[in-house]
Amino acid sequence: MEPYMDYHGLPLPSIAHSQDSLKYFENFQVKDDDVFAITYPKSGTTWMQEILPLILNGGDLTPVKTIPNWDRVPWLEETRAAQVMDNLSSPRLMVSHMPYNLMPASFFSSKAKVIYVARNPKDVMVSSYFFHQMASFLDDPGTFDEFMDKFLAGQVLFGKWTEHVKSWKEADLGDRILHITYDEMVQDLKGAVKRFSDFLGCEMSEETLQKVASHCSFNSMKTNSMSNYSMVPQEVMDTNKSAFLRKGISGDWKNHFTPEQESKFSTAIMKELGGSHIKFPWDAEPL
Ligand code: PPS
Repeated sequence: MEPYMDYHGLPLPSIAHSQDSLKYFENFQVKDDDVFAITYPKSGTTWMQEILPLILNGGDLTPVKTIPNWDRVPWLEETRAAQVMDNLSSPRLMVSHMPYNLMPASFFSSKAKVIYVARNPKDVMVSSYFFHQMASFLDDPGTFDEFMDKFLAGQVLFGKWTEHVKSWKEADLGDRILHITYDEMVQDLKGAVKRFSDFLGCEMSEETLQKVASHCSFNSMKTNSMSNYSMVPQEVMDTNKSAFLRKGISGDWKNHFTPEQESKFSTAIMKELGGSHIKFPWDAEPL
């Protein structure tokens, strides 16, 4: 099997996508009370699959401790979606890596809410580099330099980071969308959970907020077998090479980028975001 399939010019991993799953995605009937967490890969998807069910059920840990993340909050474009969607009770929680323009037609006429999580692209690239080393269903990333070139050219899962964030930052969704960054979530997880719960209209006591934030910390999630991918066979994800929940920090790029790589990367990203008004917290970081 080829590791990737092409969908409107975006490389998608063949292990989890098929022509049928993409048809299912396109024809999916979005309901007004559906909730989507949208991410470019390696930007906090698994984290949102943990946080959102806890917010909607008042902090009950049962689902996050008994249902694997991919069935608990499925990716709408993946093959599992058709199998598990009927088990979801409303409001249904879903994740997707799709850019705005490729969302199913029914999404645009619905009132479904979206939380878009963006992450510093330098950290996304580092996370993705290690993921490619451990995931046997992806191609070998090559050297860090080679992988950076592929990342900047968009020859990676779901294409260019800049196109993805631009599509969702410029989306005309009014108060249906909440933008947050992975980096803000690292800095103040309880504050982020509060923002999500307010956005979704779920009241949470201080005690429940604390409980959810504590359960969704990196160290706690790392030990949750329903979320840390330890159920996936070693030959598919080799944790001797890298853990799926690897470091969980903001700014790990500083441990991997040379000054030359940093300059090349920043210049390329800024050039592509240049004409837009899009600003991120990490833009202010000293180089
Ligand atoms: S994927 O493959 O697209 O679904 O990956 P995704 O879940 O989006 O991103 C994986 C990175 O998210 C980190 N992660 C967390 N960070 C902090 N706190 C918590 N609780 C948490 N859960 C997941 C995970 O460790 C990956 O980042 P890196 O930098 O590789 O550690």
